[in-house]
Amino acid sequence: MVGGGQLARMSHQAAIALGQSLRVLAASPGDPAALVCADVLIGDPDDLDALRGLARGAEVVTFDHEGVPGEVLRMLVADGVAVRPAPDALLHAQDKLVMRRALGGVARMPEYVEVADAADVEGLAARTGWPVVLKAVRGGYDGRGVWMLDGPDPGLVAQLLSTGTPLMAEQAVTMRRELAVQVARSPYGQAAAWPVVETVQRDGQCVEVLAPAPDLDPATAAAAQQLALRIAAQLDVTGLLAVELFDTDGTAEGLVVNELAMRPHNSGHWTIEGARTSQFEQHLRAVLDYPLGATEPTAPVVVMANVLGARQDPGQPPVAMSVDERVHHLFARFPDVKVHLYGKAERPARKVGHVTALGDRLDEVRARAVLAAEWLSTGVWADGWSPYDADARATRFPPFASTRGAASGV
Ligand code: AIR
Repeated sequence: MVGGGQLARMSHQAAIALGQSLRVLAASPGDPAALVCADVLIGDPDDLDALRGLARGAEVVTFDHEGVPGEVLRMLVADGVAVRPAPDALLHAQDKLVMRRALGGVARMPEYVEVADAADVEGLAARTGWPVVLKAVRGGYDGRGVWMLDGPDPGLVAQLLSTGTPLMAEQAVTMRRELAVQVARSPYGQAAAWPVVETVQRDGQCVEVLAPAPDLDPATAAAAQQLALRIAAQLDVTGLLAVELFDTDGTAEGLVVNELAMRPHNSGHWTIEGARTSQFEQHLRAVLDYPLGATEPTAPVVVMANVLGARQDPGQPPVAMSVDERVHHLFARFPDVKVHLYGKAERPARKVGHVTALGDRLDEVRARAVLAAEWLSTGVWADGWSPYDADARATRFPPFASTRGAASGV
């Protein structure tokens, strides 16, 4: 797997159960996957020699990020390496303009222009009105490479273009919410879709995923899955495809495609505990051309919340609480919440982990997931809960009897 981030780390975890193991090409030995994989190469994803080293003896090469130049991948393919997704498919997840041109006939998308100078942005705004969303054509994620413009900003456009950032601009769509749908497709042509989810964004970054998307009309949900399957077939995707969507009016016709990713994706972390087959296992099954796994959810409601690096690191004074202590307290309060920590340094707003909660009622499951994620990131219970309160044990979720106590009659 090219890339040693959290996606590679969680893919490695899934690979172990399949009797496989990942060799990763990581940027540094401290990367999340490099910390846990036995077979690690340190190098740049645009270095052909490094990629050849990665591919040597491997069944297939796949990705944890989109930052591998197509021309380098094509050389690997020419060497006879199975690269999945193939460079021509991956290009649509790497280049936002290529993707928009290719999907013109398949999906609704916001009106957009290629930006060669500030006048192009203003020309779009003359048709669609402000605000306008300016995007780096390549390389942006987690809010990076996206600028919301409320009015003309020729200085910013000129500065970005002068530093070699190719740009596009698009209409800011008025929407009810954001959805995501994930599908897997194998070289054999088998495909599978998970339930459509709602993604909750803050500052351009995903913070929560609600699975399935609450109150989504079944016909709209089916249309979103069909759309993602069509895109996967049309672009000849192998492995996972995540389609980020805007829900503009609740109907199938009102679904607007935002972005694509061809790898495990944050919108699918809930599947580790929340679906019969996780996105990580499914990605491996798909790129290895195994039959795909069942995608049914394991609970009526699943909520994933990201643990983001806090503005002030709680490991330092005045809170001075280690990650270990935070995990300990979290498990004491919420024994059912599942934690995934990526082993990353805690920088503000960086995705350093996630939590997943399962249950029957959205409000209650979501409250637990959000409290847990915020606690891990800040060392503060947002609802003021304290384990030292007299009634804390009674309010702990779920109230459960200790088996030890039951067995001994205590
Ligand atoms: N990633 C890749 N594209 C989008 C995301 N979020 C994951 C990959 C990558 C890691 O984020 O796993 O390796 C990089 O995270 P960071 O915090 O170092 O930028």
